[in-house]
Amino acid sequence: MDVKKILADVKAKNPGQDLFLQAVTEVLESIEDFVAKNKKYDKHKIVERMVEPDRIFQFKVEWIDDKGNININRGYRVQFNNAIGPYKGGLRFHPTVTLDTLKFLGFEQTFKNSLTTLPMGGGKGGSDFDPKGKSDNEIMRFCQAFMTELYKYIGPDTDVPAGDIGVGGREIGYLYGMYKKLARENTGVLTGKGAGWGGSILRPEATGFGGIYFVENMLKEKKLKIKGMKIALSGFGNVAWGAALKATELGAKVVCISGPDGYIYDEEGMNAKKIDYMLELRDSNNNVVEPFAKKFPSAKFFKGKKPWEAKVDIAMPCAIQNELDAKDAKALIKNGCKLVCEVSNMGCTADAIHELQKAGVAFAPGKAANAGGVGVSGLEMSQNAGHLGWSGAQVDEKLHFMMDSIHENCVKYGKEKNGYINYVKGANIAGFIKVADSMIELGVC
Ligand code: 2IT
Repeated sequence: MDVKKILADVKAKNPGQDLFLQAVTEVLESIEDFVAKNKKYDKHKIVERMVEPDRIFQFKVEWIDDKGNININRGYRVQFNNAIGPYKGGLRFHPTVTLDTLKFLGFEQTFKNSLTTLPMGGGKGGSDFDPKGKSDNEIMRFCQAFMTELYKYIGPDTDVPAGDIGVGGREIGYLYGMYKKLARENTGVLTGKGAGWGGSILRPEATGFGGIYFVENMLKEKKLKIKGMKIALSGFGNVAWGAALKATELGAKVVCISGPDGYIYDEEGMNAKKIDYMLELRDSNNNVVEPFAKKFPSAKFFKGKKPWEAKVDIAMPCAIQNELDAKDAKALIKNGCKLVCEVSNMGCTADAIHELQKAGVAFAPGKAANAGGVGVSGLEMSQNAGHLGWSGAQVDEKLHFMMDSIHENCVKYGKEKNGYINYVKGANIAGFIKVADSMIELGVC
């Protein structure tokens, strides 16, 4: 495989799509040696075929706001790769969403879903719709308008969307309500549904819980325990909430959360009341974290700053791509941070990852550490297909199994001669093998 040539082709074919190129570069550099040793992949042009999405849908979404104005947004669904199962991946509603964003996410999702141990292909979708400041009715009307187009392309065995940034339980409800009406069927076409209408217990918590189970595995490698560790999370949405909940339950001290307006440092750490308040903040649709400091006197607000300047043992980006850069990585290293675990998708820049690896700090990529979210989505699909529901304990046990298995695979393919575990390499190779071998077995089609 000629990595330079493939990357040059990807760049030429996808002008201006820097996020997609960043995601592809990371994977190709990780798998280069492995592919060189296993000639079958070149023979079947697997890598060249994998960097090209199967198909992309782009559509117009028109909706009317509370003042009676007509609004026009753009909607997308990227069906990236279905070699190992139906396309599967979330929907992101955020003003920064472009085709570039969704291609990078769809590409990452293909590897992540492969790691979960379940048969799910990779896809992603969304819109540049900005939920900030919108009323509940406006969100409902937008979701309904979005689904009138999306429903043509999805199905329980074809493509199964879920939530991502800006799409939580409320939005999945409105989307599913409209899907059900249009398709005249009540199937598991979306995951992240409410527990009363086909959703899996523990899906809301799954991404954050899985991230913490992954951290526990990383610490075990270092003969350390999570109890008593100081943790900085970024974001205050669904992912950070789940991570805060599990970390606190296990005796860690979550001292930071953040928003686009700045970060919170709370020396006392989180408790049930504070974690519940994160949900309230998110439901307010205001997308600011400052009110947290007004409500809890032990919490300090640092306007316009990122939580990576705080002195912590563990840093977990839980918000958005490229939210932790080389400067942040250097600050964490200087402050003695032991471990960085991405829970957002591609939360760290390539330079930041390089700095952490150079300094010997354990670093896990999102496609490994946040796979518990889509993993439990896969369990929701199984429950829907079987018309049954599992208990929280059953789902949690399966989630644990998936996170342990992902960690094991990262060690298997990522352990370097000096003992350092290159989780990026391990996750990319392990994710690649299953998809690549399936593509070979399925033929050129
Ligand atoms: O990035 C992700 O893995 C998600 N947003 C969850 C996708 C899913 O299908 O549950």
